[in-house]
Amino acid sequence: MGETKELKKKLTPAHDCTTCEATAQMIDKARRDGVELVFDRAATMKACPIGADSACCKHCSMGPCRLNAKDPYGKVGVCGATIDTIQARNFARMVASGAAAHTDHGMSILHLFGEVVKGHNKDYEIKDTQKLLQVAQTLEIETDGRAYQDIGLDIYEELMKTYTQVEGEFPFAKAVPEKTLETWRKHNIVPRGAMREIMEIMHRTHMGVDQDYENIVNQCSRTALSDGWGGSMVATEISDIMFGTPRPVMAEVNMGVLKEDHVNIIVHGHEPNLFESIMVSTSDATMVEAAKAAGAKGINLVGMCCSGAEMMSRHGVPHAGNFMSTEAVLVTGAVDAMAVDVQCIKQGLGKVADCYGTELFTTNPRCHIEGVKHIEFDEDDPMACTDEVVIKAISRFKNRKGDIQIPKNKNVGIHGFSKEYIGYMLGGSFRESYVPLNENIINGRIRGVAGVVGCTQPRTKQDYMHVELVKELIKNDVLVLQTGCSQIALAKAGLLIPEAAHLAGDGLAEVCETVGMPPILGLGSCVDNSRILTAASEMVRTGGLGHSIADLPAAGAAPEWMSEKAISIGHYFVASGVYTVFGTTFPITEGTKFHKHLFEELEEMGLGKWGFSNDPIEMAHMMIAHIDKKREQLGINK
Ligand code: CUV
Ligand code: SF4
Repeated sequence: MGETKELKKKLTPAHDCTTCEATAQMIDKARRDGVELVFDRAATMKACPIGADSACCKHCSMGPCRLNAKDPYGKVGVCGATIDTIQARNFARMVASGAAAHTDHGMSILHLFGEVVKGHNKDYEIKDTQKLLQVAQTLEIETDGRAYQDIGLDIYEELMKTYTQVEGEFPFAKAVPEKTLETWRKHNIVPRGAMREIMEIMHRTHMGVDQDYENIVNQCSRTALSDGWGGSMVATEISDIMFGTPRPVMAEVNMGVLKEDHVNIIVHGHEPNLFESIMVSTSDATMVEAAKAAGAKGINLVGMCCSGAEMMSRHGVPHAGNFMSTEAVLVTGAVDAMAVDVQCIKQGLGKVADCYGTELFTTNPRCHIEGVKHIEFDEDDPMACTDEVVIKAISRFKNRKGDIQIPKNKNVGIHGFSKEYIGYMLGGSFRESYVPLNENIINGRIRGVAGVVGCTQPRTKQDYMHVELVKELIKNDVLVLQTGCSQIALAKAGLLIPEAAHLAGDGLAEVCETVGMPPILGLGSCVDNSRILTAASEMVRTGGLGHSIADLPAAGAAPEWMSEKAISIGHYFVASGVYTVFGTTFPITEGTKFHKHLFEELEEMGLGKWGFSNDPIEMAHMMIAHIDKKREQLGINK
């Protein structure tokens, strides 16, 4: 009893945890039900202050060593490592882990593509031949008079080098604007192959190897670039070829997409193949019949997190919420099954699913959770897994116990703005062209472009910074591109619609109204951040805005980031030439040489640089000031 009171005292009121009304409702319900969620665990688990400053090292057993962030140069580790070495090594390992996640994801998709073009796998196919030809051209693969299958085989073999190549420049170096590539060559940061780069980071950050923070950061850049222009870009391009390049599609978001009288199935994770296959299972006539026989009106398939964002952008599949809502959605009691694959899958889901009788399944050999049932997804027999998930969901529907409470919140928005479609939309009918976009930037109607991306997390109020930051940016005529959990935050705020132009400045509003587009464009999942890179390259190639990505009036932000993947993404944007601002927290000790290197010196080297702010309005104006500085340098500031 005393203990419960103690716990209650520490809990943060639901509306201070999140600005998402549906999630707040479920936080309150969970508390009434005595179920603990991520928000409550965050309140009782104070972040370690030394770790938060990245001032500790446990790379060998002479330590772990803790330095004092208030007096960073007052002490060194047992081996003599300085604060700069320790921070750079910690940062590098975050980059390595994040890049590994995207790389492993991309390599899986590419492997599947290989099986398809070799004729070994008949469950998937080449769906978008246009995209196939376009990727072949980028890679300088001959297309004239050749069968799609053969071209595909060459693409497969060439792109495999993204991962396995040991020497030389990686394949998508061919997609990089010439001057940006020159800068990379000058600093020796053109990736060879992702596996080599990640291995080298792990080696160099071992005790007693690389102890020069600048040299470590160089390898961070090379590794992060092998994610952005490598692992992630391959995942995006190959998924487009196999599943179709997104074009705008209406989709519903938030927990109101759950239907009390339907069998509700959520897929949460990152790889599109599981989701594509479960779509086939849930629309199968015998499954729908079985659901009806169990008393349901039908089967309702819904996404969450990144694979959800990808499927929403590609097919208009409804989306139930971002990372901070994955446990909360189970509190509705309406989720009959949740199937997860990899990344951002909280172990806490297991307990919450148990409490509400949701069938939770892991499906990927890389991601088991103790106590959670595993049904392995095999690409050579995908329906075996996805059919079983659906059958389990139907039987849970039949045996639903306990009350069901689905928040009514639901918003409709437009998603699926691929780099190709942006060119098509602005270029006018039948032509794809970035000329009108560049013209509108040069004439000042559009001040610049911002990518706002990344996670939500419990150390800050869910969705708040995303929404306020993006509103401030469009108000100042900055066109916003979005991916991942950030895109879902804005979609839930009802702003991914053309009518949001009334919140935009006059110039941006005019462009949006003429074209009929929203001022905020949703691109998809985290690996689809590569679409921002290819769009930026297109802007450079089109002309009038300088010669490298670093010249563009553009900036990026991840205001509520939490994952190591976000650090890899942030750093590949920085290495590509983009000023990138993070919020909530940053793993660094201020006033150190390492800090100065990331936040200032990288820009002097011709790359981008890092920034940090905890206030969304300040963050917006840091980005706008940078955009204006670039406009000034281009001589296009009015
Ligand atoms: Ni890959 S990495 S919380 S699901 S955006 Fe969402 Fe996105 Fe961050 Fe994870
Ligand atoms: Fe300490 Fe150096 Fe070992 Fe790190 S590598 S734990 S700083 S002795």
